[in-house]
Formats: sequence, C-alpha cells, structure tokens
Amino acid sequence: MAEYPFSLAEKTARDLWEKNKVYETKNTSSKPKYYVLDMFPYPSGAGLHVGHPLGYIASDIVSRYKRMQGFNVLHPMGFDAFGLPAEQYAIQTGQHPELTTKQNISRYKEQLDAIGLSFDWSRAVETSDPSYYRWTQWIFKRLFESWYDKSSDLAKPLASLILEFESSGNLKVNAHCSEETPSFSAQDWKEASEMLRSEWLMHYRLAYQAEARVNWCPALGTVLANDEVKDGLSERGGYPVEIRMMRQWMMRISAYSQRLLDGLGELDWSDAIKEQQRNWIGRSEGALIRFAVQNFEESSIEVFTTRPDTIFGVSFMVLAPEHDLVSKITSDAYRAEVNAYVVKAKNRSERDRMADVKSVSGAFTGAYAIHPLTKEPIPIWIADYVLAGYGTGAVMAVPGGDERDWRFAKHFGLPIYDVIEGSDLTNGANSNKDAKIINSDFLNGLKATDAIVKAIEAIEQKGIGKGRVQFRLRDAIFSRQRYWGEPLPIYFENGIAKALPDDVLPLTLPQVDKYLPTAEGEPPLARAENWQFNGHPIETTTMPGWAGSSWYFLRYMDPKNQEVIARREYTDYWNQVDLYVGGSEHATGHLLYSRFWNHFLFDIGFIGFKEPFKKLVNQGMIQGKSNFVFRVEGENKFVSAGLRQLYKTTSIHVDVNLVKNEVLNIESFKNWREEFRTSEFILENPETREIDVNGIYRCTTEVEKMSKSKWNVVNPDDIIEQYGADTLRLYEMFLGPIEDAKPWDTSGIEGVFRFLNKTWRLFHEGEEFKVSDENPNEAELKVLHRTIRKVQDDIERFSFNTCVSAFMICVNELQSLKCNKRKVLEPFIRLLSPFAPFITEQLWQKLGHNESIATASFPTWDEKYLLEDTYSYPVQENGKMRFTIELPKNVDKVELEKLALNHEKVAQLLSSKTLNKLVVVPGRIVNLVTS
Ligand code: ANZ
Repeated sequence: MAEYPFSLAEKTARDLWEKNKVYETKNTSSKPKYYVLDMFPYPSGAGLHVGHPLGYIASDIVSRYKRMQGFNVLHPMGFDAFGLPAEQYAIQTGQHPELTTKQNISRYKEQLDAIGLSFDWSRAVETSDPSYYRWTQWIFKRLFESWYDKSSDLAKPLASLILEFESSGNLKVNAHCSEETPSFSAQDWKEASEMLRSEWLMHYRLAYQAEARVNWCPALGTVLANDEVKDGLSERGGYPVEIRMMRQWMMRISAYSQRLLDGLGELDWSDAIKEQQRNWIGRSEGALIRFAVQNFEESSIEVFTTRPDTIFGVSFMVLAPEHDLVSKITSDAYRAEVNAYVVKAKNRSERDRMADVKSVSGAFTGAYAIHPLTKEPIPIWIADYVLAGYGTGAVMAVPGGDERDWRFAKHFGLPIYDVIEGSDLTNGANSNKDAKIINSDFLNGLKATDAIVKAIEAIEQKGIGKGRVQFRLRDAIFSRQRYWGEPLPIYFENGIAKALPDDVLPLTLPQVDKYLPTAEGEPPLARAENWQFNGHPIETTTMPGWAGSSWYFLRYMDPKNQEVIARREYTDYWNQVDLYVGGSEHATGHLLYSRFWNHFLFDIGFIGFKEPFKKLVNQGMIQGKSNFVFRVEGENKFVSAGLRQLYKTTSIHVDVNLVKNEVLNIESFKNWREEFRTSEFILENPETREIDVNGIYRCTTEVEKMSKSKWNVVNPDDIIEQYGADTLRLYEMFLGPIEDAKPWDTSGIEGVFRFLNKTWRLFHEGEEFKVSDENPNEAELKVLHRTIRKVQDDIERFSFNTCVSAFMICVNELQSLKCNKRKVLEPFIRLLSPFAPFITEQLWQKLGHNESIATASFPTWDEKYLLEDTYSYPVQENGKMRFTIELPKNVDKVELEKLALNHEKVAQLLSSKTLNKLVVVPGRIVNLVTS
C-alpha cells in the first residue's frame, strides 16, 4: 500500500514556495486586505517546543484560508530579540549577546519553516537590529518631545507648550503632568535658567526622567518591573529584590488611561482580557477631601475616597508609611515605634502589601486630624495597607464601610461609626448630633451612587474638597541598567537631558569589555569608551523589553523604509491587525503598552487608527506530561510507583523520553546520568502490584507546565521527523479548542498520521497515482459539500479541532464510497490545504497543476447537495388516504413518528380527535388510528 512520503513532499513543497515567492505580499493590491499577526517570539536558546507553534498554526490556517478566498494577506514574523537570557548567557560565557541571538534566530526560523508556516520572511524584523531600533529610538524621541493636552485629548509637540509658557506661563495649561508640577508665570519662565526650565518641562514630557520607587535587584544589577518580581525575589534567577528611590526614565502612559479604557469598547477581544485591562487601568470616581491637622496649621492631609458619602463614619486616618507628613507630625512619644514601622514597610513590595489581607499592622503617630464637618479630633495612624503611589497616599478610614479599615479598627480598638448616622457603634450612643443633621440633609433615602454624587456636590459647596477621577494605572519605568537593549537617544549637556538629532540615529550599542555594571554600580554602557555626543555624556541605561514590541506590527507594513517608521500610504492600506494571536500572559504588559504607543503615533499624525489589534485570540497553553521516579531516601535505590508507600521516598522528574506508557526503560535511565549508572530498582508485578524481581518499574505522571527543568519537553522537530509536519499541524489543532489549556499527549498522534495516509491512498491504486475523470454521483457530492460547509463555518469560528474531525469523517466516507474522482478529490485537498499544506501541495502537483495550491481558490459549497433527502408520505387515517406530507426519507421510526406528529397538517387533523395508534414506515407511509 502506498505510504505518504512526507519528507520528500515537504522538501518539494518548500522548494516550490521559495522559488515562486508564494508567500511574499505586495503593499498594493485591488484585493481586500487581511492582516494576520502572531506575537513574535523571543528566540531562546532552547528552541521551540510543541507548545509554541499552537497559535502559529492556527493563525497560519486563517492566513491560508483568507488568501484562498481572495484577500491580500499580510502574515509576517519576526523576533523580539533583546532580552535578559541572552545577556545572562553573555555574562557567563563572555560571548556577545548578538552572536547567540543570531544563532537562536536562525534555529527558530528553521523550526518555523519546517512546520510550513506561510510567513512572508522578506518582511521579517528583529528588534535588536540597528535598522529596526533606529525607529524605536525615533519614537522615544517623539515621546520625549511631546506633552498631553487634556483639552483636545491629544499628544502635542513640546514646542506648542513652550510658546504657551512664554506667553502666559503654565497657569492656563490643561495638561496631563506630574503631581508636583509648580505653577509659574510667563515672567518666571523668562527668568528661569535653562536647568530650571528643563526641570519644569520634565513634568510634561511623555517620556521623562523622575525619581521613582523601583524594584532594585542587586544581583542582576537592574531595576525590575512589578511583574518580574515574585514574593520579593526576581522571577528570573530568584535573587532578592529591594525597594529603592532612583532617577529613572518613565513613560507617561497614565495620560492615556481614559482612552485606553474607552478603546476597549470597539475591540473583539475576550471578556477576560478586557476585564484584566479595565482592572489594571482601574478607574475610580470619588473625591479629594482635605483634613486639617491639629497643632500643625500649615499642614493638612488630603485623602482620596470613592465613598465621600461615608464621611461621617470616619473614625481615624491612615497615611502610607512613606507619606511626606509622617516624620513631621509624629509626636516624640511615638517616634521610635513609627520609625521602626516605616523601616519595616519600606522593603515590602506594593504587590505584597496589597495582597496581604490577613495580617494587620500599623502605628499611631500621636497626632490628630480635625474632621472637616464635625470638627472632632481623629487619630492619625500609619499602615502599609495604604499605598504611597495611589491617590494621595492617605485615607479617611471608615470601619463601618470598608473591610480593611474594619479589621484595623478591631485590631487596635478604634471606634466604629455607623456610616449614615455617624453614631458610635462601639458604645451604642449617638455621639454626634450634628453629623446626623448635616448627613440626613443630603443623604437620607438615596441609593449609594446618588448619595456619592450628592456628597461630592455638598463637599465642593462647603469648600472642603472636590470631585476626582482616579486611575490605578501608573507611569511605566522605562530604564533598564542592562546592556542588551536599545540605547536611549539622550545625552546630557551640563546635566540637562537632550535628545540626539535624528540624523545620528541609530545610536548603536557600543562594545564593552564586560556585560556587567561598573565598579561604581553604573550600568554596563558606562564601560564603553567615548560614550559621548560632541563631548557630552550619553545616557547609560537601555530600554526595557517591551519597547521594541510596542510598534513592530507597523514596521512589517514597510520593513525596509529608511525615511519613516512606515509610509502613511501603507499603514493606511494595511490598517489595523485583523487577527492577532498570542498568549494571554501579555494582557496587561505588551497589549497595553502597544495600544498606548499606537494611540500616541495616531495623535502625532503618523498613522490613521488608534487601536492596533481589532480581534485577539489567545491560544491556551500546551502543558507537559511529566513523569516521576521514586528514590529511596539516603540510598541509590528506586522503588516502583505501586510500592512507594513501603519506603520513605523523594520523587524526581525523569525525562519523558525514557518512559513509555508509564513504564520506565531502566537501561536508558541508567545511561541517562552518571549518578544512576549503579542504581538499584525495586520492581512491581504489573497485575498484583506486589514486589516482583521480574516486574516493571512504573512511573507516575502529572500535567505541568512544559519546561526543560521538568524534563517533559516535546520537540516539534522529533514529531516532524517521525510523522511529518502536516501530522504535527493537524494534531496540535486536534488536541482541543484553541483557547483551552491542554496537555500534550502523544498517544493520539498515530490516528492523525493514519488519516493523512488514507488521504494519500484515495489518490493511489497500489503505488500508482490514479484519479478518475468521471462525474461524481450524488452521494459523493453530498459528502464533499457537507464537509466544505462545516469546515468553512468552523474556520470562521476559530474552531479548528472540529475541522480536523470533519476531514477524518469525510475521508472515511470517500473511502467507503471508493471515490477517486478528480471532481471530488481536487476541491477536497483545496479545503484541507490550510491545515495540511505539504501533502495537499504534493497531490495538487500530481494532479497536474503548476502553481502552488496556496494560490488556488477556496472551494465553495452548493446548497442543493445539502438538502436532506425527502419523501412525500401518504397519510392515512383509519385506512383512508387523507393527504401527503414532505418528510425525510432516511430517518428511524422514532424520529419519523415525532416529525409526523409535529407536522402542521397532522396536528390539525388530530386536534379534535383522539389518537389511538400510530404506525409509520420510513420512506413509505404514515398510518393513524383515531376515534
Ligand atoms: C473612605 C471609604 C469608605 C473608602 C468606604 C472605601 C469604602 P479604589 O476603588 O481602589 O479606587 N484608598 C484611597 N487611597 C488609598 C491608598 N493610597 N492605599 C490604599 N487604599 C486607598 O479604592 C479607593 C478607596 O480605597 C478609597 O475610598 C479609600 O478608602 C481607599 F466605605 O475612603 B475609601
């Protein structure tokens, strides 16, 4: 029997595609466009495992499908090539990270091509390539030279702001700027030194420098983002991380909070991701309220509250330990305790402080605030559940309305007031009549939301505060004290940060003797000789990993352009990404930053759309199936899983390649590692599960993340070598719905492989290729057209696993119909080709085509072959013919009875009668016995 020669087919197909440049896309076309994008990978040293291509295969199916439907499809790929692992490797080995990155990229490319992904490689981008990062630096410069105008809700060039400063200072400017921006007049501006002016401008720039609380990791010598820190340790390497104040480059993403929130409305993304972004942006409506501090007339505490209507329930105040006022207002009697608490809180990350809902801690400052309405004194505490960076870093505590405040009050024995009545619930007495009166004036009988609106009005009227919309989204730190990233295009003239002129970009990474900080703790770039511009020092930090990935989708549209990031003509044509496929772990990082940059580029007129990714599909994670062996503690002896209760053991991951159906190959295991060469094994009887010297060694399995350290990695190259790339593609899709997490379980792969061989054999008689030119019959056409409709519907729904089953059913049916007719098989392989491009290309060529099947048209289905076979059933009542009804011919009795009884005419006939008996014969007759 003919076997599908996959290696040969793959080679021929790839040669053909390459020779004819089948996947190269033109930027101009009369066809409608469709842009399919994958999140580009970081090329790690380990290469791809079977989990990585899942999304790529799905997006490739859609790309091929759309191409065959007559779309001009942009389906590019590139590499997110800057990053920590290459740098760590460079530190260990002294090899330039560029070298290892290049090697890894070529390995990735090989692997991706082996899978038959239809990328237009002529458009590939690498973020570490100077011809690419020149434009990343260019965008950074534009951000540095822009400010955000709240009146027009647009970013604008700094020049327009400077004009305004010259004419009227910043008094009338409605900008999104730093909290601590001072007020100044035109006169002040005129008289200010260049240094002072540059400081003021920093408060407005969208890329700016500021003192920031950062996660500093001394071992890695760099600042880490919040999501790179877990439980006080770096995610990579597990080194301790401490909180420090450092001058950093920042991105004013907070200026875009509202737009990033509003933009979500128009996007076809999963609710889960949208919700994550909404929470991350964290819009809160409420009020800022000012509380005077007793004996410190010149100081007051401003709080942000979402529940100004609970103001009569305030029984204490809490400041963040870092709050400016803490040292000033703390009285001597409490100073030691407060200082100790501040030190303790300092080194806890915000994340830990927020996540910790169990332990209650805090310290009393000895000072009191004055309630702005009741004028009662209220004790001021500090506690780390109040974050310095959110709102004003101070809260009015309402234990009657807020759970954290409640726990705090309970723990420290502070009073708890009823939030509406303002009465003291701790001693049951109404401690404040005034409160009750003022309160009921504007709150009684109102729903919470109405009460909040009313409360804000009253607070504004009384002049004690004002309404405020607060966002949780913070400005993003943009500096990394590392080597392997984009250099920031900034130099310092007499200490003033200035952007390098466009014509000296790219500012390329300099050579350094070591990829480590200097002895003085400066970043690695400080080691470079002559790291200067016209004699002025150049910035030594580099950009974070997310810089290059925040705009790469635009560069693919015009990848070689030397004049602009991408020509407007092309970005207008390609416009938004129609389908973006990638992991949901990027929900609040990449997907937020790239939206921000895209909005910004829209504002400054470089592109014509605000939102970059119209539809997003998140592929689920493919998990590994790990295997474990059990080592007897303190001995070089392993006990089979069924007997492990008899010993004290530790479980050890074993390479999944040494295990088949849970049984360990002991010889291979001994050869696996030197230390196991002389190990002993206690075996079990597979039936009785008792000790048996002639038994087996059984392992246990567990589904875990696929990772090298867990020895459960399956390499796509191995699958391709054994079964071919089409099997890999189909099998990955067959595993389950694309968005679900699922374990890789090789056991089903043979079935997919058999399916491809069956497909091959439809075209062969023995070894000979043979198809007939006869016209197909009704039954064959039915099978074909039903499959076309099903597959097309399912692709449109991104339901690829069900497509694979439909293909299998179709081939089985064609096989039993012994169908080898060209008019059926040809459309069938066109239909299959997005999923299995190699075998279908090979068969297509054998059918006599010269062009690639990728350029053929997608088959269409004809309604007429999909109608069920029907029959005009005569309906008899008590032996007398009444009428006929149209019902399916090929149904079983039970179904036919149901259909007949539900038929309008029959129902009408029976409406005034009793049915005593019903006799049906499928394909023949319906008999009713009535009375
Ligand atoms: C009084 C109050 C009464 C509050 C009540 C809540 C319920 P979101 O929705 O997250 O914006 N808060 C304000 N600033 C804070 C900070 N820096 N650290 C910790 N908590 C802070 O929450 C806003 C609410 O969280 C504010 O409203 C404040 O407590 C607290 F029945 O004020 B509330």
